[in-house]
Amino acid sequence: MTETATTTEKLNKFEKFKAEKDGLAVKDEIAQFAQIGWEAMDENDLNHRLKWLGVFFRPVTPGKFMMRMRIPNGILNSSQLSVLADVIQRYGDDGSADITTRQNIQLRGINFTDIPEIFNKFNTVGLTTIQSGMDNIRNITGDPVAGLDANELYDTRELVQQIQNMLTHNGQGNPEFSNLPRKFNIAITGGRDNSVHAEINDLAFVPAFKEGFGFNVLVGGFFSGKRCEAAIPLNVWVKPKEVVSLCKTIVEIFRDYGLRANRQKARLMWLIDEWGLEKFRNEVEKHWGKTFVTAAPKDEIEWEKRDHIGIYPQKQPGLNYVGLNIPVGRLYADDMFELARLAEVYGSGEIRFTVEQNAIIPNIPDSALNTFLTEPLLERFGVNPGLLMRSLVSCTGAQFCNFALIETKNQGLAMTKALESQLILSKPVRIHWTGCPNSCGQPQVADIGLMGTKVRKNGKTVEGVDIYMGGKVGKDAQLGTCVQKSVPCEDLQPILRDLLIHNFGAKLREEALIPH
Ligand code: SRM
Ligand code: SF4
Repeated sequence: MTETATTTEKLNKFEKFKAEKDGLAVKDEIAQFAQIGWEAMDENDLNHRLKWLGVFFRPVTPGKFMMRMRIPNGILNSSQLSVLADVIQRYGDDGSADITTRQNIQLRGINFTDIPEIFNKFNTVGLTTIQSGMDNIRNITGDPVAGLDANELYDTRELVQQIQNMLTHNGQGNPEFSNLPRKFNIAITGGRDNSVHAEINDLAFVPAFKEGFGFNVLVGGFFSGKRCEAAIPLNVWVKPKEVVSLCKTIVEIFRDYGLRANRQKARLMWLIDEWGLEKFRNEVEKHWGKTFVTAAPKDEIEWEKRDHIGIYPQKQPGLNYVGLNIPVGRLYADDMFELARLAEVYGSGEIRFTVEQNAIIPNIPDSALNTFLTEPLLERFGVNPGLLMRSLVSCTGAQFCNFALIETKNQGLAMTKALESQLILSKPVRIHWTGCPNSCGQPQVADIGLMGTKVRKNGKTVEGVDIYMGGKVGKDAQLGTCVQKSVPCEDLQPILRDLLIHNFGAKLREEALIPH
């Protein structure tokens, strides 16, 4: 870290505890922690530093920990998925997993004393949780159909893996990048539909032609309780082989010059504001050591965003990928074993995840499709779900997250079922639930975004939402904004019904029994 960051600014309490002991230091202490038990741990180790290992103490369920994986480009093999299933299976009803809005998996119900053994298991199948929380780089997202889609411009898998390897020292932990001012999100898209929400990442690469194929670079996108911004063009175009080194340089600039005084003003965009885009660009160029090529005048994001639910032919003749709708991303051990089995029996053993919290099984031959579609798991994780269910996204919410102002996943599911029973829809409508202004459920990219809040009703404080609309994804992506504040959840159903009728062409089912 440079002098700029440490000596000229007052440190907030997070910076202080990071300066006292680096988060990654707990890697060598985890066996000892497991012996003494979490109750005896230092408060900062328990609540914060464990997150450098992807281990999250959950104040809502003390003693039942969450583990956040890293799944580059959202791709696992069946052995890896079976290990994840095996880990949660032993916790009975407490054991569950969620597909996250960053193509990733979080495991729940983990007993603290089991963690060293769980890490050993992860090692045997090449899985890592390292640096997946707190002031680290989050799971790096890429096209979920990379290498399968006949129309893709670039297969992002290798690049995403290389960036993760560089930043995490091949999953072992990298002290070079373990003390960033704040979290940092990276996405690369090689397809034409912006499948990763490039615009909401601190650093994103979108396909564009200039001196051949390459990427235009976007910087500074983020959501937070205080401020939400779409990423802005850096006016730089890079070749694929330059992506990893540019990533490294930009993360180093963020690490060394990012603002650390106020945690609410520490994401990359605040540094860009402080310096101005021109200075930021010049500094990156200077540190990168090569002259920038200016951005291609247009990028190649030309399509509406696809959700990948259903059956699609791959570029490999005779093979298909099948997108399964996993309602609100929630999985249990048996589901995961079964998904792994289906991937083995019908595909190539690979399973992929999307930022919409769904799963894809690729490489299913034409000849196996009909039998695949009769598998019982597909009755719950369908290829042709309702037009609201297929696009429903929800953050963790109050069940496990102590920031939450409302319960999200169960409420989202119940609301979706109720609305689908009342309405006939002609197209999918993307409804995103998020339990608080941190916006993990990305309400600003949704057709209808619901952000948890507390509302006064009849003299009582009740769960409510602020309603966002206007989020556009894919080509010409733009962030939605708040259109109605403080709607009690108990009054929400008729409001959503009206929005769907008036704004999205839904029609009332004649036979629908509408509660008044
Ligand atoms: Fe998030 C914090 C869950 C994607 C913005 N997020 C949290 C914590 C870790 C808070 C906590 O310790 O309890 C949540 C863990 C709850 C739990 O038990 O699951 C949490 N965030 C999630 C996940 C699991 C939501 C989901 O159900 O999918 C997503 C995990 C992604 C992953 O695999 O790494 C998740 N979080 C996001 C996104 C969406 C994205 O990345 O596209 C955002 C907005 C985009 C962004 O970051 O710019 C997001 N999470 C936040 C923030 C606000 C950041 C800020 O700058 O202020 C916080 C709070 C914080 O960091 O202080 C937060
Ligand atoms: Fe928790 Fe809020 Fe993020 Fe939902 S949006 S997971 S409630 S921090």
